[in-house]
Amino acid sequence: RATFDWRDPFGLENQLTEEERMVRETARAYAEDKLLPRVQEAFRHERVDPSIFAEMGSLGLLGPTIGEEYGGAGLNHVSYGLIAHEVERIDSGYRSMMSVQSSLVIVPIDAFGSEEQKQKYLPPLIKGEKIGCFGLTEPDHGSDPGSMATRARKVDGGYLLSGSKTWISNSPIADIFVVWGKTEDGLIRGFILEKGWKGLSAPAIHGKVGLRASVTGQVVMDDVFVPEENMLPGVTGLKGPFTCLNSARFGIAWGALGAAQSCYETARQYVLDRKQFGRPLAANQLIQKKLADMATEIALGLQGCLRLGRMKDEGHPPVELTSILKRNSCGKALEIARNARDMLGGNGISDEFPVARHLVNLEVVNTYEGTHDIHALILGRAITGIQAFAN
Ligand code: TGC
Ligand code: FAD
Repeated sequence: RATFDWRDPFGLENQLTEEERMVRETARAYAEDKLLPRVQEAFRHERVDPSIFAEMGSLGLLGPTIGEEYGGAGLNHVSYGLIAHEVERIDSGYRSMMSVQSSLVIVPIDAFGSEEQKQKYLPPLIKGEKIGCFGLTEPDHGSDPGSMATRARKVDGGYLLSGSKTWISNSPIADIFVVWGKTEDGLIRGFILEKGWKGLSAPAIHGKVGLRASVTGQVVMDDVFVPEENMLPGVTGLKGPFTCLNSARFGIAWGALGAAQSCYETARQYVLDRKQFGRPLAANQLIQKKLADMATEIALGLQGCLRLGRMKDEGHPPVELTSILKRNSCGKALEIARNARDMLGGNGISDEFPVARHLVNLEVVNTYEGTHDIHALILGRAITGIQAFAN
C-alpha cells in the first residue's frame, strides 16, 4: 500500500508545477541558509536587519507576481504563497517584512498607480533597494479603518497630510510610505510619501513580545506636503487598502502554516528523542493524538491554500475565501504552537527551540490583517446577509 508521508500527507509537492517547485526550493534554501542563522539573536535583541530586503530582492522573492516590465518575476499566486510559507517556517517577522513590501506596497502601486509612479517606485522596491511600509491602522481606528482620522487637505499642487498611523510594520526603516487618508470630500485615497519629507516621522515601537525580528512603528504626519502626482489615481474608498489586504492575507494563510509546520516537526523530533517513564514521550497516546491533530490541520489547511491560489490564478474568487483561510491558518497554527510548546515541557520555554517564538509571533499574526473574530464577522455577513460589525 502507499506510504504515508508524515511531513506532507496529501503530497502538496506533487501538486505543484516545476516552476512552483523551483520557487519553493529557492525560498527554502534562502530561508534556511540566511534567515535561520540570524533569527535567535534578532528576536532576542529586537534587532531588524534591513539588508534582508536586498537579499530577497536579488532572488526575486519580492513582488514576485509583478510583470517583468517593472523588474518582477511574473510568477503566479501559488508561488507567492509558497514563498510566504517557506519564510514563515523560520519566523513570522521575516514573512511580515516581505509581505508588507510585496502585498501592501508593491501591489497598490502596481494596481492603482500611474505609469510614472510604477516606473519610479516598483523597480527599487522589487529589488529590495528601497523599503516600503503601509499605513492604514490608527491609534483609535484598527478593525474599523473606514473611520480613519487622517486628513488630506487640498493645497496648490498637492495635499497636506495630517494624522498618525500606528503599529506600522517596517515604518522606522522605510523609504517609501503608502498611506491612506480622507480628502475633504470624505473619500479615502492612497498617497505615496518618501522618507525625509518635512513633517513626516516614523518612531519605532519597542517592547513587543512577538514579531521581534521585524520592526514596527508609527507614522506621524504633521502637514506633510504630498505633490498631486503622488496620490494613487486608480482607486477611491476602502477598496484600495482592502485590495492590498486580500493579497497579504492570502500570503499569511500560507505563512502561518509554515510556522505551524516548524512547530510540528520540532515537537515530533523532541518526543521521539525524549524519554520519560522509561520510554519515548512519543509512545504515549496523548502525545500521538496531538501530533495527529497537527498533521491533520496543516495538511487540510494547505490544501485550502493551494485551492485558493489556483482560483486566484484563474480569476477573482470571492474575498470571503481569503477570510476563511487567513482565520483558519492563524487559529490552527496558534493552537499547534501552544501544543508544541507544551510537548517540549520546560525546554519549550527556551529560545533554543523555535516553538515559543512561533507562539508569540502567531499571537500577532492572528490579530493583524483582520483579527480572528473580524474574519468570522466578514464570513457571518456573507452567510446571513446581516452585518454584525456595528448598528
Ligand atoms: P465594507 O462596507 O465591508 O466595505 C467598504 C468598501 O470596501 C469594499 N471591500 C473590499 N474590496 C476589496 N476587497 C475586500 N476584501 C473588500 N472588503 C470590502 C466594499 O465592496 C466596499 O466598497 P464600496 O465601493 O461599496 O464602498 O466596509 P466596513 O467599513 O464595513 O468594513 C468592515 C471590515 C471589518 C470588513 C473591515 O473594515 C476590515 O476588514 N477590518 C479589518 C482591518 C484590517 O484588516 N486592517 C489591517 C491593517 S494592515 C495590517 O495589519 C498589516 S500587518 C502586515 C504584516 O506585518 O504582515
Ligand atoms: P481593535 O480593533 O481595537 O480590536 C480589539 C478587539 O476587539 C479584537 O479582539 C477584535 O476582534 C475585537 N473587535 C473589534 N471590533 C469588533 C466588533 N465589531 N465585534 C466584535 N469584536 C470586535 N496595521 C497597518 O495598517 N499596517 C501595518 O503594517 C501593520 N502592522 C502591524 C504589526 C504589528 C506587530 C501589529 C501588532 C499590528 C499591525 N497592524 C498594522 C495593525 C493591525 O492590523 C491591527 O492591530 C488590527 O487590525 C486590529 O486593530 P486594533 O489593534 O485597533 O484592535
